[in-house]
Amino acid sequence: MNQEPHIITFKEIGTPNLGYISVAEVADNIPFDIKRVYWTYFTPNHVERGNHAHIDLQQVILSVAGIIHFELENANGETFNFVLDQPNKGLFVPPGYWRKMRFSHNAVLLCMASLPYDEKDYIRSYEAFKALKK
Ligand code: T46
Repeated sequence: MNQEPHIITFKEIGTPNLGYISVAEVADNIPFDIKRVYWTYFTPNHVERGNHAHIDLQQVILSVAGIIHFELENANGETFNFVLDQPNKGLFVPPGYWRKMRFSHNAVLLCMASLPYDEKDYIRSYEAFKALKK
């Protein structure tokens, strides 16, 4: 499995006249069993969310509306930038990436996650995160 952050492009089923449907399915295009789905919305565009990493969590993250800018960094200092601006583009985020997100005012972020919510899976100190460097 590709364990670097990368974009998953979901098939668009439909036509411009009728609109579209895209499908996330574990056996097909999601590389883990989905244990949790959550969404964020109404984030003012001056607010930066994130500023944490996860120890074990894998995620596929979509912008179902609006535009979301993602900055990811691993403990070795490699950075990856993504713009989620189409509802058929998902971002796979492996464990161990510090993330920062900015949102357009109308953005709705949908996250499919491999684990239930557990605050113990979070690293919320950037210094502690950087100390994981190999
Ligand atoms: C990520 C981005 C895209 C819960 O009670 N249950 C949950 O499942 C989640 C995700 C959060 N919370 C509580 C914990 C905090 O008190 O909601 C509050 C905000 O959560 P968090 O700091 O995780 O919010 P974001 O938007 O900075 O980050 C979340 C995800 O945690 C994160 O993994 O990648 O969305």
